[in-house]
Amino acid sequence: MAFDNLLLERDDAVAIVTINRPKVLNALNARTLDELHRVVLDLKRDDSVRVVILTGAGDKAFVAGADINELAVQTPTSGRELALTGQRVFDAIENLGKPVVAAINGYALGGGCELVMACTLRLAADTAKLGQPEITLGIIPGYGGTQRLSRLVGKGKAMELILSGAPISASEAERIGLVNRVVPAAELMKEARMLAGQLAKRAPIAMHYIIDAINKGLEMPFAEASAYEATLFGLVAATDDMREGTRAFLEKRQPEFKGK
Ligand code: DAK
Repeated sequence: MAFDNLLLERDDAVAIVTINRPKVLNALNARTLDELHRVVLDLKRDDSVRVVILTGAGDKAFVAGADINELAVQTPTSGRELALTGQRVFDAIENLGKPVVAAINGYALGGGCELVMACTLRLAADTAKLGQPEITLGIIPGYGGTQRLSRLVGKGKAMELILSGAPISASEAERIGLVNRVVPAAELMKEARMLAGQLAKRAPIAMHYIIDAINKGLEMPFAEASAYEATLFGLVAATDDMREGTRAFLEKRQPEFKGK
């Protein structure tokens, strides 16, 4: 697959997608969103890919938001189309059914912060800065930021971050639960690959259902979500991987999951 604004690399079962517009701090224009959508659908279908890492090119930015050049000339019609495209991409990432690890190598602002929140797990370089500066442009977050941020860090912190527009440091983001872990910038990709490598050994169907149970369950009343969890447990109990996992424990060896 050829892309103008993405790089795609494979390391065994791990796919590494790099947003590659470093001259504009990897800002998201419509083409980049289209390419992200294409790559995500492709990685979803590819059973040999078990984990995805998403990062930005260069050492300054993950993604410094929507491309403000494009944003400045949106009409109501094109804005609606862009919103629908963005929502499709972010939902596809959130519901890929495989873990997507954001390796946040610098600024993750606006749409960039929204993009990392759509990922399954977030590792941040100690130099990263995260925030929702839309208010400073006279707009509001439009790729799910108001919703995903309040679910991740709680209503009070989400209100503060989105209303102030001020970015926060990686360590503050870790403290409030916006990122899972902060690592030295020079170690970021090594740590991300290590985490992805560990996840790639886990049972793929169980990982898929865990992501699904948490994402969908959070939108349901508790009793309904528990029933959904029970159904997914029933399905996972029918897999070869469950038999392999339990047998390996009893035989005191490492399991080898096949995703079946
Ligand atoms: N878009 C376009 N170009 C950008 C950019 C962006 N978001 N961010 C940076 N650049 C460009 C700069 O213009 C500069 O270009 P040249 O001057 O070299 O040509 C180059 O990248 C390097 O940036 P700086 O010179 O500014 O670098 P600094 O280190 O001085 O500052 C910075 C780094 C990240 C603090 C600064 O670049 C900055 O504040 N960037 C903008 C951050 C921002 O406000 N991002 C947008 C947030 S709003 C939508 C849904 C969602 C959204 C939009 C629509 N719909 C539903 C339709 C999302 C909106 C947002 O993301």
